[in-house]
Amino acid sequence: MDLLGSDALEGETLRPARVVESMRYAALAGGKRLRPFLVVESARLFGASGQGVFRAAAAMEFVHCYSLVHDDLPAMDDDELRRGQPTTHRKFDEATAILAGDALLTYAFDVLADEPTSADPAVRVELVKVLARAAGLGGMVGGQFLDLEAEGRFADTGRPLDLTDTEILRLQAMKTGALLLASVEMGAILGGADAGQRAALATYGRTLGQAFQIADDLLDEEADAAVVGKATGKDAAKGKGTLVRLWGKEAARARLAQLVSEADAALAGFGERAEVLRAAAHFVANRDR
Ligand code: GRG
Repeated sequence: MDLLGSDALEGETLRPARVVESMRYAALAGGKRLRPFLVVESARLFGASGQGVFRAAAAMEFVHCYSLVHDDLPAMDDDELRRGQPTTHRKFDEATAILAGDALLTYAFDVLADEPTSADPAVRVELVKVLARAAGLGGMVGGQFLDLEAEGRFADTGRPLDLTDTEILRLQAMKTGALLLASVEMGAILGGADAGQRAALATYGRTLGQAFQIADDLLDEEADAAVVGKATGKDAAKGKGTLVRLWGKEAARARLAQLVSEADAALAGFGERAEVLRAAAHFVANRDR
């Protein structure tokens, strides 16, 4: 199965080669693959594996990659590098990058809705629903907007906002937490989890999402500290809206350790089978990139 291969993307209808190339560039450039890993490992808790699980995992990563392509655009974060390579709009051009992101997003739902993902249409609909809600206005898109607003990027608010920790937690749960939570939920759906198992995995997913974001903010702080005279303009506004800035590094590290224990505890009912997911929580909290 090669969902970004020529059989899949260069079929009987015209697929403009430049967009296909930019989609591949955006999606195959590396990255930790944390979200697809969570789909696969959550499904594996219930003995589910194979084509359907890998298709769902790929769909999740396509949505994540689209979000990175769009986040890097001049209208958003205006970044030059992503995963150590020129961002998609730098490598190609802005219009192509926007369309590559759009095509990855829509392709994700095409892949999920197609029969090889599951013989059961109800499962396919549920996967589509979970991913759409996590990626959309009440999830990643809404969180991205709140983040830009907090940075003072819009003419009518015009200045960086001082968010409370509750507001930061909500923003982060939407912007980055929603896809991480959806990843474990999709694994649970594919595995046919019962309501209790789904709730336990959701607790793990939410906790992991918070840990991921605090670890990311700590990494950003360390990177900023390494650059003398940084934290001006865009970067200063971004740094303001983090729990690390609000609580301080020590308190943030303590909360991170607590979140890892909570993620461990949420998996208690799965016993040994959840060992890899437990290790993932430790990885997320202690990662260096
Ligand atoms: C454009 C709708 C829209 C949303 C963008 C996810 C996102 C929302 C922006 C990314 C900005 C950012 C750096 C957020 C912090 C956490 C994060 C999502 C980092 C990137 O995810 P990783 O670390 O990336 O899993 P890799 O490259 O490993 O896949």
